Amino acid sequence: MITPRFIVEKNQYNFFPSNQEELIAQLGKDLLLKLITQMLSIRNFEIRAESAYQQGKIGGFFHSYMGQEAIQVAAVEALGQENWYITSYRCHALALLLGATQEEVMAELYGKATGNARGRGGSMHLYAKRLLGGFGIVAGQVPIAVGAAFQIKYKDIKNEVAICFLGDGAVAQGAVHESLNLASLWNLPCIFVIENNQWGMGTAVQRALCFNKLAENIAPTYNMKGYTFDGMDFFNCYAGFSHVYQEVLKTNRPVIIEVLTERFRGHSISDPGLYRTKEALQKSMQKDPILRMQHILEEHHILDAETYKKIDKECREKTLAAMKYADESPWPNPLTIEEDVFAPN
Ligand SMILES: Cc1ncc(C[n+]2csc(CCOP(=O)(O)OP(=O)(O)O)c2C)c(N)n1
Repeated sequence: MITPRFIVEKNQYNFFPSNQEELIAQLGKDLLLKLITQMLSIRNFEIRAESAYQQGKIGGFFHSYMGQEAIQVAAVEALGQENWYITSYRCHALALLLGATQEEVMAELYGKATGNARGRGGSMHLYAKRLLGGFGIVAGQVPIAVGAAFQIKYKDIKNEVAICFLGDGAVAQGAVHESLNLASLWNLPCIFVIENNQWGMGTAVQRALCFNKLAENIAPTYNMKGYTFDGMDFFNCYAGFSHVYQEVLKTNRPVIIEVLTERFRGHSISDPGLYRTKEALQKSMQKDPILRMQHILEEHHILDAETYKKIDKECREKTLAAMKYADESPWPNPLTIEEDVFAPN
């Protein structure tokens, strides 16, 4: 077990200020129900896909987004679909939120020809119209986000930004710092979102980085604005992303965000997570962003226990149908192996 050199308590962060009551009134019942359904849909997808992996239906890498759902649900709702998105290998949720169907994502995990990348990419390489990919190389997506932001500026496209999700473990990579420098130097409309789930595989963030409060500390160096959001609180994330989006559109300057979150599973499915105690994991799971939102919506009489159960059941059935689709889909034809290697002329 590691002994952290320093631990920053959550109350030492300057979180983006948000007003939950105002947001509930602003978003309204229908949208709030849609949003909790999206979170439950991702959760169900991850749980069932995990069981399919254990049954040997899925092979290769598999990184669950369980625990972090509030972040990307809030980001996509706040920014909308018409921006360039990019993320790490932990990419199931973002693909689903940006229009990939559960069927095509599940089939990709199963390695089937009907998959999102025709069975060639697997869990780490998912795409959608505005999703430039999940990336297996830690920090590999960050320069690409800067490229996307550059073309928005170069072609003078209005009302568009590039938004890049990366983990805390990626922050030590040189590519991140080169990207931040260029984005700031060239005034690019790019939002960098560090999802700090406190672990890079089995390495605690405080053993990998010589500083804490990542956005607060990085932002001044790169002459950017920096914000911190509570990733277990959908409302804080939504308020924060909405604000940052408008700010970037207005200033055409990049912004860096740290979102404090919890990873409910091991780094990947093959990680037994022996580096953290059962008690620590239980404590982090008590902050479940879905249960928190359920509780808030129930308090406001927007949701009741029965409706929640019904939504959860519908999400489960949707995922089970996607698994059936993936199971019954054909394998890729080995004769097509050389296809899609190079872009067509
Ligand atoms: C360049 C590179 N170095 C190392 C690895 C191995 N690796 C895969 S994931 C990972 C940890 C990254 O953690 P973090 O960025 O915090 O993201 P999280 O998994 O927590 O979402 C490492 C070191 C890699 N894939 N690419």
